[in-house]
Amino acid sequence: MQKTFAIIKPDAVAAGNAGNILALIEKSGFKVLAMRMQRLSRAEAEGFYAVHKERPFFGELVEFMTEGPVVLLALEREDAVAKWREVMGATDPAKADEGTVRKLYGTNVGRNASHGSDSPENAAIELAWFFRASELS
Ligand code: FUP
Repeated sequence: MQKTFAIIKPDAVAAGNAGNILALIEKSGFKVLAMRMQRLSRAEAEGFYAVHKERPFFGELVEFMTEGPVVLLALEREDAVAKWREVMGATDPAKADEGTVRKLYGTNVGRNASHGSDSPENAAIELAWFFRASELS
């Protein structure tokens, strides 16, 4: 069993798609270990995306991620990191496969409905950024 970290981003929550995305997550065989809806502070969003600090889109990314509430999720299943990235689809919704979260609910490469960790190591770091260890078992 492996854990991954997911975010249902502000665009998808505002559009009323959080429930649809959660249903897709459950249908895809993930166990929801922990879930919380909250509006991220600027400091939380900047810290979370610190690896992208030097990228030209960083400011816009932080603005977007703090514009409204998100749903934070700790997910578990076999091969969870790769499987969630498969269910999300490509970063750019225009390039994402049919039936994926980003194809169904994303707008563009910035407003793309969901986040997923890109490795088990980063999943552990991201889960620890938002959840207590006691919430993840
Ligand atoms: P992903 O792992 O698929 O979320 O993609 P990246 O780590 O490359 O990007 C993280 C986030 O940065 C994306 F979800 C949205 C944002 N981004 C942009 O806004 N513009 C870009 O050109 C690339 C990424």
